[in-house]
Amino acid sequence: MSPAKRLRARMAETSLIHIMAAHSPLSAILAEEAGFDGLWASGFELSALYGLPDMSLISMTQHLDMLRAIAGRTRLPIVADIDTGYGNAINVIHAISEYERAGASAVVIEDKIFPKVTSLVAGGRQELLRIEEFQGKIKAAVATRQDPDFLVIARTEALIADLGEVEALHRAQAYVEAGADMILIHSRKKDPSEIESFSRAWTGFAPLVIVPNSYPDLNAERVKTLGNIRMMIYGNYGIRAAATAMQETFRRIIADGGVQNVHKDILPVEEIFRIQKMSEIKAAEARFLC
Ligand code: SPV
Ligand code: MG
Repeated sequence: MSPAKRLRARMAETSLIHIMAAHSPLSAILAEEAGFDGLWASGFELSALYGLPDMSLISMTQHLDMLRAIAGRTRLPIVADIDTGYGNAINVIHAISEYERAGASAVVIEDKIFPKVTSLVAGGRQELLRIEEFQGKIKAAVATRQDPDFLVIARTEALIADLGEVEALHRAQAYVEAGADMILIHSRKKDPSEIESFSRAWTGFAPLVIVPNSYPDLNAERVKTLGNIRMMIYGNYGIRAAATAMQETFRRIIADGGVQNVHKDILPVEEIFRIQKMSEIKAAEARFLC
């Protein structure tokens, strides 16, 4: 069964799937061990990993390289964040074939103009594409996929661009008509009111995807009562968790003048060996090194 088929099957089975952001194979392995249903190859996380803002600065090749490295180390299906699709519908054709070949099970394409500006930043310059042009991108993605189970998820940034719910609903409907399998609706409000209102108003055929980065109170229990959200993407929690741990540990080492205190509060190196599958290497050494 292809990972894309497994992703669809899991969605049918549980009604709401949990997708964790990954910015590296290590973060992907930890997400798999924790029990997530899939991985989000997040543009924000990879940009932050490079110490850059999420503004179309990371190239498709950089993102694909990381996605391949992640796909090589986990069995979880990967939902690829391809931002605006790297250009127009022709760029989308190229991107879809590359991402599918790299091991993605789904893509999310957003209706912003390239180069995009990260969604949650205060005062961000948020410009949206004409609806017809974005429909062309969706059609191109659908026409290019080889695996019919590969999901094409259309993301509307209408609420992020302060265009209101009517425009968001109109765009979402137009994207479903163009062939999108699901709609990702995003908001930068600090409470879930916009998302809950959109979800209640949405009568379209395609299920919804949300990324509760800005409105963490919208947990799985609340989401289930809405009834039409099938995927939750934990969009920047991997890199924030990693940065929290590194910031605290690094500061303590400087303050303490050594590693004598932090030593006991971080994973022992044996745990890293386990994640690296050192035991398999040792077994291979015993078998093959003469
Ligand atoms: C990402 O993780 O790259 C996202 C989610 O697209 S957000 O940064 O909230 O826009
Ligand atoms: Mg993104």
